[in-house]
Amino acid sequence: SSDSSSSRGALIVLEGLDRCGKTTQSSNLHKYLEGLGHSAELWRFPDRTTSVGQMISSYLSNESQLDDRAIHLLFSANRWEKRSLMESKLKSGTTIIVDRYSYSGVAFSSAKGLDFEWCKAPEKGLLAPDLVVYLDIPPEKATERGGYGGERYEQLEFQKKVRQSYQALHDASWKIVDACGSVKDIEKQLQEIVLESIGLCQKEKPLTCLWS
Ligand code: NYM
Repeated sequence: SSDSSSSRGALIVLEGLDRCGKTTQSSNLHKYLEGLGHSAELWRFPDRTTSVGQMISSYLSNESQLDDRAIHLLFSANRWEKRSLMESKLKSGTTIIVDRYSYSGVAFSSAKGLDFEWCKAPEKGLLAPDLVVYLDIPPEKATERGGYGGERYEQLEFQKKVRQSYQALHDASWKIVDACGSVKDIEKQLQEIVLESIGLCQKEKPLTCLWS
């Protein structure tokens, strides 16, 4: 049925380079949806609160070294450990805004030179987002924003490669938003796109899996 009491929530993913503004925007979006009375949660990957997440966090802060493929699989495992909770939340009508998902997994690992298809393989079977928004920023602009926290990957040359990987990964369904605009302007665009997606999910759009 299409009444909102029994309809499912939407899986909304925000992607982009480091310092593109995703975290600010996901949080504002979450507040906006709650303000409208929607049931909504804000998630992020990596989820550093789990034990897998702690291994990832120590790798990102250069406290530990890991083989490129091993860390890739940990990022993926970190999504798999949240999959069933994600599915039950969506089915019970909660919309989930996710700050990074499988696309970050493939974009960052393939930017290191790992095979693209190999990177995608462990993501197969995770829930497919209803909407992917890519906050597009030139890597040079992102560096100017400063505040690179000194974590692994936060370097201009590497971010250029990540951007190329995202370009190879995206399809026509992605919404590309110019991340150089004002926070308010981007916020407005996101609100419109996301409400449309939530509306479609309420009309019984089926939940599917990556990568179809
Ligand atoms: N990252 C994130 C990956 O390399 N693979 C993944 O699967 C995910 C989800 O981790 N530079 C990278 C992208 C970021 C870093 O993310 C940490 P954040 O959003 O800064 O916590």
